[in-house]
Amino acid sequence: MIQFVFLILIPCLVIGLCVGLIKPTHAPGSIEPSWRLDTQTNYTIDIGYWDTHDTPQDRHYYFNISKITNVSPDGIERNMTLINGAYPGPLMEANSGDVLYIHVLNELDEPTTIHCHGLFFSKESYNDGASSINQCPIPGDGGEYTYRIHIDEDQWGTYWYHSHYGAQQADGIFGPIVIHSEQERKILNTTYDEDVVVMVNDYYQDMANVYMAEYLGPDNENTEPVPDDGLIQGSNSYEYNPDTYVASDGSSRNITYKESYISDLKFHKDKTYRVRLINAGYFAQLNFAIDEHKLKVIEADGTNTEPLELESVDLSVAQRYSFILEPPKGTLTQYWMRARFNTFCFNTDNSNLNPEFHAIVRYNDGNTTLPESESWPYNGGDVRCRDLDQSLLKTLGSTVPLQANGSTRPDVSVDLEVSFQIGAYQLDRGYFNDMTWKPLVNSSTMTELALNPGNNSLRTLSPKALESKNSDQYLLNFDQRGQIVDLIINNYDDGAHPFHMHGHKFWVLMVNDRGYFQEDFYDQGSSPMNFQNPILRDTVSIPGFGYGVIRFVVDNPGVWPFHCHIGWHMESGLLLQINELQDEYSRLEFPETWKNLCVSQ
Ligand SMILES: *[C@@H]1O[C@H](CO)[C@@H](O)[C@H](O)[C@H]1NC(C)=O
Ligand SMILES: *[C@@H]1O[C@H](CO)[C@@H](O)[C@H](O)[C@H]1NC(C)=O
Ligand SMILES: *[C@@H]1O[C@H](CO)[C@@H](O)[C@H](O)[C@H]1NC(C)=O
Ligand SMILES: *[C@@H]1O[C@H](CO)[C@@H](O)[C@H](O)[C@H]1NC(C)=O
Ligand SMILES: *[C@@H]1O[C@H](CO)[C@@H](O)[C@H](O)[C@H]1NC(C)=O
Ligand SMILES: *[C@@H]1O[C@H](CO)[C@@H](O)[C@H](O)[C@H]1NC(C)=O
Ligand SMILES: *[C@@H]1O[C@H](CO)[C@@H](O)[C@H](O)[C@H]1NC(C)=O
Ligand SMILES: *[C@@H]1O[C@H](CO)[C@@H](O)[C@H](O)[C@H]1NC(C)=O
Ligand SMILES: *[C@@H]1O[C@H](CO)[C@@H](O)[C@H](O)[C@H]1NC(C)=O
Ligand SMILES: [Cu+2]
Repeated sequence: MIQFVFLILIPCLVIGLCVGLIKPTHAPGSIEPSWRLDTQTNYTIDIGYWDTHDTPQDRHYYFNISKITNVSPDGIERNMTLINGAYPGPLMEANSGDVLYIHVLNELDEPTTIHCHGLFFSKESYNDGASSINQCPIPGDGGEYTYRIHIDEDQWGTYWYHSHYGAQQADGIFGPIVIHSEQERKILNTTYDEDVVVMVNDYYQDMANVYMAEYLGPDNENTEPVPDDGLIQGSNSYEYNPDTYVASDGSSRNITYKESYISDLKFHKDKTYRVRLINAGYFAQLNFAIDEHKLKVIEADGTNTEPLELESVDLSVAQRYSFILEPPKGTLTQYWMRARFNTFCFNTDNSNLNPEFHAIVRYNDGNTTLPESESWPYNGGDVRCRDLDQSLLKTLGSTVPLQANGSTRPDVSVDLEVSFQIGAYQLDRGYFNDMTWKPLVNSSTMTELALNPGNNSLRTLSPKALESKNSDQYLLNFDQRGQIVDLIINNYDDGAHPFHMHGHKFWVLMVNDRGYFQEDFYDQGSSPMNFQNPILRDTVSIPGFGYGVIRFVVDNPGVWPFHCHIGWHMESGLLLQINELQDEYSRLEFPETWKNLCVSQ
């Protein structure tokens, strides 16, 4: 079996013969199965409409979440949990200043939530969507809840949403969000004719719980399940071989294979495109490129950047980049879009997986020929699990907060040690310092802290301490508006972790793939830290045995999870909570529908 995989992969990676192995593309005019979202239509944006509808308004989206049986995004049939019966999830759009309403109907037989990744939720932390932290989840069998999210005037760019309950994201509950803004158009100083969302994700061919049970079980030393496949726009054509295929639960499962296809993305040669790339995966970092096209990066996680020209871009799960697609030099009319997993980020092999997968950039609608374009040189991935060098990204139009006297030091600095440790019953769990997270049962951190501030088991208000460590909830408490906080994240694990902070973006002052942070890095001159225009984003990968320093300002009342965005790692406890301005958020008026979610558990 191993040999078989080698026979395919070696010529594929080295000589680029993958092309010969690629199966059907989407034939124009063919009928879509009802569970497939038409991404060509839904992920292409009518910018004319959004340019002229800038006055603040309400935007309503209706999500009916249910289990759909026998769907096959890449050919292998399975069940999924889907929004409005389609995969992947629909695009949500709004302008800065709008109010987004997400009306959720939960027809699953288990609870769910929706988290809008990267939004600030000003004065609405309770609508962040993190289960057991910002809310009790929406019950199954017909439970309903409406998220109301006011989008800040100074928030725009590319985001995404996903279930923040258990491993549901991996089973299909996710989709893109685009926030348009007049202000962004001014900052960018570049024009484009069309906006296209490209969503790429790793993919498991069975329900995530099947893999989770083994991952969290005894004697598994943080060996994450390696994806079976990768999708672009929710689609791929998997090379299924019944003789070599290894089923997720050890072969008792009978596989049904349906014809599938790789995505065709239609473009026009005389137009300029802004591509909004999202890594909506559960685990895998990937490298993304389009043959013979340079990518001019202009946005990272909703922050505009100085233009950065790249042949390919690496991105961790949950990260987004916008780039202007520069027209190709050649005369071909179709080109491969390539995504490759960095297999050095995997702890084991999955013989089912082909780590390079494709879509087609097609300039002549109606032609079904496969591309003959050549890949940019690719070194097969760095021999380490390393993300894009963050120091290449420079924020446009915003600078790092410093002390009034110009000092680069923060008001508060917190050391976080990241590790995986084997505890009771031989179970391996993710730790921040000495704490591993377990979700509260029948309650949420916000419910406890906001509605019962003087009498809860999570935090005592007198004396006020920076850290609270109760009931498996690790809180960092910040009570002073305007404080500058640095988190110094030391990764003692061999794997890279893409950390995400809710409710904020943070400045990535430095990331280093070896060594230790030194206090004197704050002193200007010899400093490897950037205090001018480092990138301001919501997800950053800290390499194995490396470290990073990120900065944010205490200005958004709420409870904000800070966690590794690898779904397996979050479920194994690599999560803490920033409890920010509790006095202020406790005075908010919490909706009765929100309070009722905890009562109805
Ligand atoms: C596609 O996206 C728009 C948002 O631009 C949304 O309103 C619409 O309902 C979506 N269509 C489908 C079929 O989901
Ligand atoms: C899908 O769901 C159906 C109905 O609940 C069940 O009978 C079937 O075994 C499931 N299939 C898989 C592959 O889990
Ligand atoms: C929700 O979606 C499921 C599956 O598509 C469908 O059977 C059900 O009727 C929908 N419910 C409502 C209220 O639209
Ligand atoms: C805007 O772009 C034009 C053309 O690329 C350039 O000449 C000009 O300096 C830019 N303006 C600013 C404010 O960056
Ligand atoms: C798989 O298919 C075979 C042959 O149809 C059948 O005997 C067996 O029970 C099936 N196994 C499962 C787990 O459904
Ligand atoms: C499709 O594109 C190929 C390559 O550019 C070209 O040789 C062929 O003539 C085209 N076919 C049609 C039907 O346009
Ligand atoms: C600058 O201000 C900070 C905070 O007020 C203070 O801790 C620090 O000592 C000051 N540094 C200098 C050089 O004055
Ligand atoms: C949570 O609520 C359920 C349903 O009301 C109840 O059965 C269960 O005992 C509760 N668990 C805890 C730990 O309170
Ligand atoms: C604190 O909470 C416990 C358990 O809910 C309750 O029994 C007790 O009366 C409360 N104490 C005060 C002072 O509210
Ligand atoms: Cu992680």
